[in-house]
Amino acid sequence: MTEREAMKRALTLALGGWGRVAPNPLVGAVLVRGGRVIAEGAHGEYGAPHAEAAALAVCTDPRGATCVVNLEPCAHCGKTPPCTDALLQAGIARVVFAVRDPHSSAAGGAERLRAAGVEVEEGLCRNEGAALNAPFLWAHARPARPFVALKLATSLDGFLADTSGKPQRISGPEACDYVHWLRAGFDAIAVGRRTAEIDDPQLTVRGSVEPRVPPTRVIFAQSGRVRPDLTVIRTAGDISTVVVTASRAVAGTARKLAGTGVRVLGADALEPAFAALRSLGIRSVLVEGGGTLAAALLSADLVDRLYWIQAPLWLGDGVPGLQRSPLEQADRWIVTERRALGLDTLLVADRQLCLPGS
Ligand code: AOF
Ligand code: ZN
Repeated sequence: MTEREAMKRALTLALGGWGRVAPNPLVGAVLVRGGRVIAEGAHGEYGAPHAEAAALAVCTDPRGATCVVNLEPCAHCGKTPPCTDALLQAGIARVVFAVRDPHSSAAGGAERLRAAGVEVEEGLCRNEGAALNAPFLWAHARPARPFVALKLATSLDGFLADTSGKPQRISGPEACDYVHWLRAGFDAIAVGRRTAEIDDPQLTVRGSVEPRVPPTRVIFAQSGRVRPDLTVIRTAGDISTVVVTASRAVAGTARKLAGTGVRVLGADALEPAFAALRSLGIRSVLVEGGGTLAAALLSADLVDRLYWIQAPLWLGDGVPGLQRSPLEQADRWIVTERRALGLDTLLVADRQLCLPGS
């Protein structure tokens, strides 16, 4: 196995912590000697051993091996001892990592390893590593607002729904499973008021991964006119739920929703709305529509990642999901993943990559 292949494996292992390790990063580690994998591990639970420690724990003889890991080994004593020390004690000869750790107290592992005579290489699969941990990296680079991802399921011609105004499911069951998996990895799931009323969604995670902390549900409702009989409002006593309205509508909305458990935030534009969510500790938001909110976010350049599910059907007319733009002004996104979800197609694209130290 080449070091690149080992890094791909580390990235896959890291995903095992999806929904379980945040606000920590997703990290996987592979120990290689003579081109063969001798152990592997991942950071699987918040507060549990880090990936390097997990791999070392199942390795009988790590001396002289290479550790391939998608994040710079930590140099701090947090909830667990520093991985840097563990790698040195184990006699690891070479460390290859993808992305530098932006966490001020954990960083510095590379220098410490080098100073102790370990060969260190940085940047293998850097872009993949940055995309994997985008919410973590953004939280350190840009703490003013959460990482914002927009999920859109559209027809081949880019419509979210037809013109009937009825609740509609455009994508298939595999896409639905994927979205539940996706939700588990975000601190909040958001929709616009019209979508909340038309679809009456639960916005909960009902898939293969049970999130360590269930995501907060957010409804963007400028006017504050949110019907109290909606499922999200009725269940707000059990699952954290926030309604974001214009400042002038806060008092009236809070009065109308009193006793439901809903928190009402006031913000007069999307940017301060996200800043207010960040001050509640929300570091990543998955926006699930509808068209009005999606278009507003895209034109305000507030979408950091797009999860686009394209269903193989043609509508010709309907609810548009994407903003209009002349070609020369249209942004080109960085495609980080494309694959089939049953009969549908998934495309994941980032506006830009957050690369610490570059
Ligand atoms: C690594 N390997 O697998 C992870 C690292 O609170 P703690 O002790 O779990 O430390 C969390 C910080 O450690 C986190 O913010 C990040 O900087 C680093 N995570 N480092 O070497 C790992 N998960
Ligand atoms: Zn560590």
